[in-house]
Amino acid sequence: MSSILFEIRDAIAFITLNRPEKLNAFNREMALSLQQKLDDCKSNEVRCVFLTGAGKAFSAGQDLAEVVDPDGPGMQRILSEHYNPIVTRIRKLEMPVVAAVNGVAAGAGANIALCSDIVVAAESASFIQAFSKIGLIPDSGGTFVLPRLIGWQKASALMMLGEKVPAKEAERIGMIYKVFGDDVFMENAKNIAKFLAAMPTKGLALTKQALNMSFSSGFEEQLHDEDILQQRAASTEDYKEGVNAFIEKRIPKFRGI
Ligand code: T3D
Repeated sequence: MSSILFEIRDAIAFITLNRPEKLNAFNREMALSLQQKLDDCKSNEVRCVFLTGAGKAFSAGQDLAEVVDPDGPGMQRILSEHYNPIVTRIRKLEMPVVAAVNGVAAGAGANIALCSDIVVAAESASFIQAFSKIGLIPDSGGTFVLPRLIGWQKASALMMLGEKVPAKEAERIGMIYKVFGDDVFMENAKNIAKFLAAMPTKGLALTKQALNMSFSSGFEEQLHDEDILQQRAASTEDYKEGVNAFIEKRIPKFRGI
């Protein structure tokens, strides 16, 4: 059975972490396969990525059996060859990535979800910066993303205490976008992806790029970058379609070009 399930349907790439008996913990094979699948999304066919987990968990982070395996990849390769390329791909992908957190998301599993563009969770899901409990520091971009989402103090406490944050609390503190009841979660999460896949994809990609740039820019530099990116957005077919549809009082039909 493949550790990553991948299907493209209605312009959405559905990616499912698929080691449910290990709570979708990442081993090397799964990490490399996820990178490959994210690369496979770079086609005109795909306008949104939907990332979720099989079974009861989203992901328990690094497979701890692999880190004690003398034939395993070892710490240095785990970050440089597994997690850093995954979160970099998610941030650079020129389309929205929706993380549909169906259950517990711990360690790298949590931080991979949190670097996605829109994070939604089932009410029974939870987020754990599990690293401190085994003597590690948060990785997979966690020390960068989490304080920006919820503020330095809260991030610092969660990272040090390793507390489980229930989905509702994660929503309340701005860690994630929305929580849905377990029974309607998947349907609602997929509807968000469906909505995004019908939007002006290039405009969304440029929005993402502007947000990425804002992490390291000053205000004036960001205004300058917004200007450049807005020119690019304004040169897309979807922008023309959006304006024409508004003027003609009809529903726009965006093609992602
Ligand atoms: O070298 C490096 O490690 C660098 C990379 C770092 C990146 C990281 O992600 S570090 C953080 C690694 N993850 C963790 O420390 C989390 C460990 N897991 C847990 O704390 C708990 O399992 C959960 C809170 C996620 C879920 O708890 P619960 O009670 O729902 O499930 P459980 O009973 O603990 O686990 C169910 C099974 O999954 C169990 O196996 P068994 O006993 O039924 O055969 C458990 O051992 C297994 N499992 C859970 N997490 C992992 C795992 N197996 C391997 N690796 C795991 N991370």
